[in-house]
Amino acid sequence: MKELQYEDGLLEGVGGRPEGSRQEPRQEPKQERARRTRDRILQAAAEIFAVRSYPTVTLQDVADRMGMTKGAVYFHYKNKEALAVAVVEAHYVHWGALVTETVAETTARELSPLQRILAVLDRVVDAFRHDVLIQAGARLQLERALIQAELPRPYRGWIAMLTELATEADAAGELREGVTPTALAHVIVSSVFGMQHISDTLTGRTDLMTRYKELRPFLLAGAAATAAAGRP
Ligand code: LUB
Repeated sequence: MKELQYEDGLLEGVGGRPEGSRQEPRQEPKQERARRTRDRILQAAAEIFAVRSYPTVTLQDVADRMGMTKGAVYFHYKNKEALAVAVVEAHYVHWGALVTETVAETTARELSPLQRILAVLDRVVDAFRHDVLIQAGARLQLERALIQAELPRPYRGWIAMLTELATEADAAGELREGVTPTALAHVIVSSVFGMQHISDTLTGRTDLMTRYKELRPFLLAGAAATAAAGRP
């Protein structure tokens, strides 16, 4: 999501005036400033939700992390449920951008559909390892039973997206006889999500790349029509 560029301005506005003071710089419209503040709150919340279980987190924790008052956070998000929903939604927007980007890039490189799937998964695993928003989204969805708000339904979007790519692979003759695109999509989402979850539980994702290197060749081995089909 474009509004959630963590590279830009994580520290902006932190030093200086207290949040909520009236002396806004004239060149920056109020709305723009509010949007940036919301993004920063979302980023701080993601950093917290990524590493702590939902029930232990308070709006005050988010405010403390930003050096803001709780009232200033409350102005943008009424409660931590609203923050959790916003973080999970932002994490899906972020996934969407990552997929669009990878598909565009791999299509330009004329990779086959199965190779494109692998390229997407490489990016997915990298995001689980390094991207706090993705880590927070994954954790919040796992804790969704503890969150008193409606969260987006998990996994369906990914299954649908991978089914589309697998359908292209099928049309290109890359799938082995009897393997359906939906089956392949389910297997991939289950394996990759399960792998990252176990890696997180056992090692805080420090062994994620090792586990992925092991899993990667298995992912398409049973699905590809030929040994060469899924090779990067
Ligand atoms: C993705 C998460 C975290 C699956 O699709 C989802 O709902 C997901 C949270 O539930 O990662 C990525 C294969």
